[in-house]
This record gives sequence, C-alpha cells and structure tokens, in this order.
Amino acid sequence: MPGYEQQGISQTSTEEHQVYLALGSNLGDRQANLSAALQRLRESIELQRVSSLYETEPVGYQDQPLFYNIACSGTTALSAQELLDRAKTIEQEMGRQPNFRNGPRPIDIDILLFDHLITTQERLNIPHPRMRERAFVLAPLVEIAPEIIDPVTGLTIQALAQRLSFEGVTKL
Ligand code: PH2
Ligand code: MG
Ligand code: MG
Repeated sequence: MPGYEQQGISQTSTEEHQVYLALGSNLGDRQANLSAALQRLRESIELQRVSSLYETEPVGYQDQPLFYNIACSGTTALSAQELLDRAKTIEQEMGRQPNFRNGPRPIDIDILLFDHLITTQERLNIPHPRMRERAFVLAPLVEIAPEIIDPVTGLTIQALAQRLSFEGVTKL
C-alpha cells in the first residue's frame, strides 16, 4: 500500500537503517577474527565503509593483550534489537566466553549508532554510552565518518575526536 509508505507508517522491517559498528579483538588471530566477524555481519548488513586496522592499548583493564580495533558503516533492514541479537550470536559462535567486564575476548561487536536513535535500555544502549571517551573507537570511526552527528551531543565525530588524546592508538 503506497499510501502507508508515504505517511511514514511502513513496517520497520522494510526500512533501511544507517548503522555504525565498532569491532575489537585481543585473543587469538586478531586480524582473522575481525575479518571473520565482518564476513558474518555481511549476512545482515550491506557494508559501506570499513576503517583501517588500529592496534590499541587496553582501556579499562590493562593487564591483557593489545587489541585490534576497527569501525564499519552500513545499512541494514534489521531493527536495533535484531542487530544486537545478531552481533551477540556472532560473538558466541566465534567462541566468546563470558568474562569479567572489559576483559580479553576473541571478538567484541558493539553498535555505536543506529540512525538517529537514542535508547538507554540496559542491553540496548545507543549511541554507545562510552564511545565519546574512547580513542580506540573514535580513531577508526572518524576515519570513515567524520561528519556524522552524535544525536546525544549534537557534535560531529570529528568534533568528538578532537577532544581526545590518541596516545596508545596506532594505525597499522
Ligand atoms: N574494549 C573494551 C574495553 N577496553 N580497549 C581497547 N583498546 N579496545 C577495545 O575494544 C576495548 C578496550 C570493552 O568492550
Ligand atoms: Mg565493547
Ligand atoms: Mg560489546
């Protein structure tokens, strides 16, 4: 029914959503883990841009191996909740074990931004609540999406990145 589309009442499942994700790995073959996760995400996301690879010092809990981090952008027909479920399934299928907060992991897939959605549910917290202070997130993100707006602060990723130190973050 075209009339419904025009009035913006179309089904969520038929809409395309613009998404930005952050991926990290610090166990096993880090680069292979990131590549495998991207490959799995392609089943649900039409990827647009994938950043360079960054090697980053662990933040939050220091006594663990260095991370590899990347960011990517794309469009998806999934809802935010469905995308989160997909990400968690991929993490589990890639061997991620329950661990302490900020502990080592073969793969971590975080939703940074989903359209201009703001949601603060416990499991579904978008924009990612810690992305603004994390150089390991903003370094790859500013590379692929400097002009996009964080709906919470109204600032561009470029502006958010300018407030940070990028010590401990190395572009490979
Ligand atoms: N992820 C964390 C905590 N600390 N540090 C780095 N360098 N990279 C990460 O991806 C990372 C982290 C929690 O998800
Ligand atoms: Mg994370
Ligand atoms: Mg996570």
